[in-house]
Amino acid sequence: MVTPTAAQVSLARRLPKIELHAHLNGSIRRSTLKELALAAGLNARESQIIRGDARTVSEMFAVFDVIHHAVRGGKTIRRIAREVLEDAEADGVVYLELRTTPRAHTECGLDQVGYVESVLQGFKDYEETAQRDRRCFARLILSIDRRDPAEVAEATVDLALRYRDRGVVGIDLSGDPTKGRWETWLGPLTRARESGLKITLHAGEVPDVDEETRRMIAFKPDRFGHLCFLSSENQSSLWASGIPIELCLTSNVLTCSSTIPTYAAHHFALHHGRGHPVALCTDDCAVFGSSLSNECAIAIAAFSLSADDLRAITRRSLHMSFLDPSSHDFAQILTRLEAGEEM
Ligand code: 6MZ
Repeated sequence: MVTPTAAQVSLARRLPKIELHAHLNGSIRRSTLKELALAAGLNARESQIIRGDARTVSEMFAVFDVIHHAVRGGKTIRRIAREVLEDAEADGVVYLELRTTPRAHTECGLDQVGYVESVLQGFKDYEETAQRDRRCFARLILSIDRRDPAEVAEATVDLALRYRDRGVVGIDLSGDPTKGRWETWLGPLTRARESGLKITLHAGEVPDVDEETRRMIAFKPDRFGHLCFLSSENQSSLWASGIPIELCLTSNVLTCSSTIPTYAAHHFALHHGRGHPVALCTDDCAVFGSSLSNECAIAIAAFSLSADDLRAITRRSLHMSFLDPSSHDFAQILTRLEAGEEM
């Protein structure tokens, strides 16, 4: 395993960063999760589940079940969205593209519309208190869960279109990679793209999904997440397509240890070495116990990156983002990246 030096950790913390792959509930502040778990009366076994850090894919989804049990109601969603932005700012993240699956919490009277409103209200709460010169800019991506039928996926696309002017920039496909079929979401995803939304797909998270990944590459999403399992044929088409990849080192090493036993063996080296666009991301910093600056420090140590290499990856990540490149926010973020170290 890799242990970055103090100098590498310090450099990674000081550099302004871009986060493109973070799930809201997986990024919940750990002290808040503890508080909510206690209030929800979660028992010792459940609390144990959220305390560990070694995760197989199925263990990871057990953690999400516990988190979703603890996080209830619009006020709580609003609070965790604000806290995720505060924590990102403290970690030196200049732009965060957060994603979440709109879920109804019927016992609290919260529907999917209220859920999205609550997340965006949390963004607003953060913006009202953030210091202008340190502010973390944010946009929202709505996730389709792989367990969702086509009607739910269509409703998620409708929601994304409804809130497009208020910060929703795209659609993600995520959730248990052993569930669902690509054909189910192809229609809604096609409509989302035709309506101008950007698309990112979780892909290649488990073995034996080459045919699904082939179809996903043929669909030409704007980005992929993970791609831990990739046949050589799919790899060639991916490289030919130029579709950028969101890479989450610690998440992948923990959940895909059969193909990625160490950080050094991570496919970051393969794609980055070839000049294929990649972004360093956390996935679920609460679940995997690693911040973005920690992921960057690990990348510096594992792949012998220089400060300039990391700056170049970050700048490229901004260009991979779903933010409108002609917007005022994009220009401000670019200026912050070009100004260099901040913390
Ligand atoms: C696939 C993941 C994931 O939507 O409640 N999620 N899906 N692979 C992963 N990592 C290897 N990490 C998170 O955030 C939690 C939800 O995001 C998806 C899962 O559907 C999880 O339930 P939200 O904010």
